[in-house]
Amino acid sequence: MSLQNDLHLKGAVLPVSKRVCVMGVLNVTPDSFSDGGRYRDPAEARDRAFRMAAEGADVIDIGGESSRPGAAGISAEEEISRVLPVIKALKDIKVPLSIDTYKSDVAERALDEGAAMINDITALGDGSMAGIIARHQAGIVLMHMKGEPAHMQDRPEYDDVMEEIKGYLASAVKVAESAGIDPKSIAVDPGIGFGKTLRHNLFILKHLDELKVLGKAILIGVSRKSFIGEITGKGEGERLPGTIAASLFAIMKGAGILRVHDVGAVRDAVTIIRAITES
Ligand code: HH2
Repeated sequence: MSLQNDLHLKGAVLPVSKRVCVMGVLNVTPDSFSDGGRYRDPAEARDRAFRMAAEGADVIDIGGESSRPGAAGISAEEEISRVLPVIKALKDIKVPLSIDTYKSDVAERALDEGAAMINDITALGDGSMAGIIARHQAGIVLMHMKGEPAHMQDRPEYDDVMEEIKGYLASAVKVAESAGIDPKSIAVDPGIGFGKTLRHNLFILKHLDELKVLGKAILIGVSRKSFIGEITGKGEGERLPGTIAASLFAIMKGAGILRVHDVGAVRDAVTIIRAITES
C-alpha cells in the first residue's frame, strides 16, 4: 500500500500518510442510484451520519444532487435547501463534513455553515469555486469526468484513458494552487463511472498507481457502481462483495481515501489488509 500526504481540511486532517481513510456517502437526494430518498429528512440523515462515524468513517460526504448517468441537474437554491439543514443537524459530529457539489453558491453556504471540504465532480468547472475554497482554507476533491452526467455514458472514447485523466487532473491541480488553495488540501479522483465504459473503469483501477505522479492523496469511488453489476450480474443492493474487492485492489494501487456507502464492512476489510501489509 502506498500512502500519500495527509489531507488538510478546514480545522481537520485526514491521516492518509498513516492509513487508508474512509469517506461515508450520505445522499440527501430523492433519486441517487443506490440510496436515493432514504435520508432526506435531516433527523434520518443525522442518524445515518452518526452510524457511519461510529463504524469508522473519517469524513462524511453529503450530496444534494444525484450525478448518476442521465440525471437532470437541479438549481443551487434547491440543492442548498436539501444540504444546509443536514449540515446544521450535524453541528456536533466529530468527523469533518465534505459536500458533494460543483456549484460555488452551494459550496460557499456549506463552508460558511461549517463544512470542511468540497467534493467537486467537475474539478473546479465553476470559475468561482477555487477562490471560495482558498478563502475558507477548505479541502477539495478534484474528480475527472468526461462530459456531463446527462450524456456522459453515451459512448465515451479515449485515445489513452490514463494519460487523459492525468493531464486533466494535473491542470485542475494547477488551477487550484494558483488560486491559493493549500497544496496539502487537494485530493484527486479518476472518477470511476463518469464518462467511462466497463473497460475504461477496469483499466483505470489496474493502472491507478500512475496517478501518484500528481503527488496528491488519491480518492476512489467504486461503491455499488454499475460496473460491478455488469461483471457480477448483481443489483445495487448486492454489490458489497464487489465493492470490497475493487476497493482493496485500489488501495494496493495507491488509493488513500475510499468513498463508500457501506462504511463498517469496508473499514474491516481495510483493517485486515493493513494488518497483513504491516505484519
Ligand atoms: N461517485 C458518485 C458521486 N460523487 N464523487 C467522487 N469524488 N468520486 C466518485 O466516484 C463519486 C462522487 C456517484 O455515487 P453516489 O453518490 O452513490 O450516487 P449519486 O451520484 O446518484 O448520488
